[in-house]
Amino acid sequence: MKGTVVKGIGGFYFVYDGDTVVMGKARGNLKRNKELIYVGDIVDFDIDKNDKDGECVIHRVIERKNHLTRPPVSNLDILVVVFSLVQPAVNYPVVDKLIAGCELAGIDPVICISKSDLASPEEVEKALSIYSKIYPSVSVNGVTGEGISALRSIISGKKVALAGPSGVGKSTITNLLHEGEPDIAEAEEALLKAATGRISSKTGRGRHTTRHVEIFPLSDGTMLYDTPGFTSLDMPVIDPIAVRELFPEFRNLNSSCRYSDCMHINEPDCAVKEALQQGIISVSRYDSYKSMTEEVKKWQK
Ligand SMILES: Nc1nc2c(ncn2[C@@H]2O[C@H](COP(=O)(O)OP(=O)(O)OP(=O)(O)O)[C@@H](O)[C@H]2O)c(=O)[nH]1
Ligand SMILES: [Mg+2]
Ligand SMILES: [Zn+2]
Repeated sequence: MKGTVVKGIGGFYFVYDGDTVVMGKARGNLKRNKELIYVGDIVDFDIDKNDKDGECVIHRVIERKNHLTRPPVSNLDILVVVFSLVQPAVNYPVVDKLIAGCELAGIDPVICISKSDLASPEEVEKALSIYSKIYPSVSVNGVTGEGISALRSIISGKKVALAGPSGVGKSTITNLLHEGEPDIAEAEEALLKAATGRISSKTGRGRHTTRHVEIFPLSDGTMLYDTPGFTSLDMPVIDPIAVRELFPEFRNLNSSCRYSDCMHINEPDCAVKEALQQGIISVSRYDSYKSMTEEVKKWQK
């Protein structure tokens, strides 16, 4: 049988087949090869109600469409990059690194500015304007639910993860999107408790820091992944020149620079720097670009 891994906890995996959720472990061959199972993986599994390690055994991970290591998820269509302007304050280099990671993995980024109640409308507009010409961009207020329906229509039917710094409101947004939907969480709790006597940390979801990636299937077919927050991100090991390709707003300018291998930093007749001066490329995006090229250069030494 085939299903999606919707959660992993202490060596147990929860597998959802579109109808019910079962819990079990990876077969020995997967463990021996130290093959990781990501939340989002589509797996082959068998039911064995008598197995001491839960009621299913995972045999094989079906080839992934894509995966990220931070957060550790696979098979995404969209990654919603969630960040607030205050509480916590926005860190644009981290936001842009997360976006670059999506570009590299072939996942469509969507920008979501959270906690819009804590900033002025002007500040929110200004932050949105950095991204809205490049990516679908929305702002949401987790207290009133404003902006949730706009986000819902962008992600409907897709495999979508919410990712971003700790405390920006990812789980709050997850709860708003999941409101009124059938909940597989209770079934998961019961399975975990039966097997281990434990209950997971999910009781009171949204009020605690998220510790595990978890998928919430919605009735319109959306697979919504809530992920733990982070404070920093490392760049993947790539060639410095390849960083240019991770910025869509540079792509059609790359060929207009005097040098085809222009890094858009010190070279003369650089179309990207011209666009920066004209305000077509935003200063914060360009600064992120420069710091990312510096970071990947360090690893070349
Ligand atoms: N004022 C305000 N507070 C919010 C909003 N959204 C969430 N919060 C609060 O911010 C805190 C963190 O929210 P969470 O949803 O747990 O944040 P998270 O991104 O899931 O955090 P991690 O799981 O640690 O990564 C909670 O106390 C929420 O009640 C919002 O739109 N406005
Ligand atoms: Mg959370
Ligand atoms: Zn250039």
